[in-house]
Amino acid sequence: MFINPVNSLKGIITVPGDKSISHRAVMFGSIAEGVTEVTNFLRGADCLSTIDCFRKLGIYIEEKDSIIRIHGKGLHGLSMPHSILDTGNSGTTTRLITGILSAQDFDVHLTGDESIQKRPMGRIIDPLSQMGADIVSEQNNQCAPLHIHGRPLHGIHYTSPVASAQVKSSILLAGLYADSETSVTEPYLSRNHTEIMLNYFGAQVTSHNTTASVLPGNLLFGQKVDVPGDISSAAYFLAAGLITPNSEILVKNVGINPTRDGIIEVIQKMGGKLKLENVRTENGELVSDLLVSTSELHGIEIGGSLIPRLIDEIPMIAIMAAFAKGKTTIKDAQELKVKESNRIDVCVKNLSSMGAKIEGTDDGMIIEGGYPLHGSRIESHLDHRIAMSFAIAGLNTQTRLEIIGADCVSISYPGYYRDLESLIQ
Ligand code: SPQ
Repeated sequence: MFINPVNSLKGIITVPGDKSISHRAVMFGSIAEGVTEVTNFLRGADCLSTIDCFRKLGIYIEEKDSIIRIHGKGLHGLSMPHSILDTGNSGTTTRLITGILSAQDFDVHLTGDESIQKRPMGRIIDPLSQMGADIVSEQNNQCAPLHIHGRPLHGIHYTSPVASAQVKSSILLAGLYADSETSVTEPYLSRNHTEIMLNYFGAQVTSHNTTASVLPGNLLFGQKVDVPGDISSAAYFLAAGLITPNSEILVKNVGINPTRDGIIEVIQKMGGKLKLENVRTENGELVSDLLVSTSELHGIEIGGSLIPRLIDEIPMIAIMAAFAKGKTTIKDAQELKVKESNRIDVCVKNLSSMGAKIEGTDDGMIIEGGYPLHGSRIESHLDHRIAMSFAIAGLNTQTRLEIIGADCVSISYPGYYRDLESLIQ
């Protein structure tokens, strides 16, 4: 796909539902008693993989556009699938469902696409095994395909070496089935949608600093979940409005949960013009409309506890930094190496090919911004966040940019290019 430079972007955008929340609504709805109705569900390929897996586990799920109804069968209502579960490209599906499946009274084979088969699963196999789970990595490489032999589990306290919502959630979900309390302490707080939504469904989850704990024994009950817009999807339009000349974009109905709002902090620190309007709480999640306009950005330092709050936005931030004056340093972000692609390497390679001054480090990137960028032929590596971020860069290069593998945006935002197009003046 070719992206041409533009003069101005203006308009109002409503981004699709939050991916993390959409996944969790299907999973928790499936193991809850009664019906869960989800509105503004993200119909991206990743969340559809979650639906497909739970259907194979015997759950009836109705779909009508972005409204889905899950006919939950309770904590012990899943049944043995007749075929292998395919989690597609979704790390969230793979890791969270493994927590649930570890405790069932049947065996499951589970795998995903080429990218999923390279992503580390040892980070969940280790703690789940400590709980008594029996999970075999079929290639003996701590990656999927996994063979999960369901077993009775016991509660543990786990100190996680990584700040990862997927690790935390996998353990907490297994903890619903354990014989005593289960808790997870992480180095920094990762997104807490699991804790919020499990409580909303009737579980007993408590959080204290970076420790989350769950007590077994509580039934979950089906709920209505209205999914807020995904701040990770909004980030592309926020960046576009800031770095494109003569621009003003209002992104409506965006989830701004404090464990996800690092992009807002970064934009403000970089000198970006950003206003939060109509801030409200829905289903325990904070939601706002976000208004941005063209701004002179400057470089900043990003690291520490801020990283988990913006982990998926870092490719977009690296591009904003290339358009900002001065130096931006991103550190403590080694997790980027184990996402859908190695996002450090891919950002460095792609931005360098466009004339940016960028250097990869062991745990991040250093970008010397303010040099004019030209179009080039860049690879998405079938990573949706890379494709979406570089499309925004391409609106602001001197010559047109080509993205190879641009269609992968369907993982989290099927209508992305159409929405972007609607803003071009
Ligand atoms: O689901 P997947 O493939 O892992 O998706 C990504 C993304 O860019 O959309 C990461 F590649 O988001 C993760 C995020 O990075 C979604 C997520 C969640 O819903 O719990 C948590 C983060 O991952 P992690 O490994 O830090 O827990």
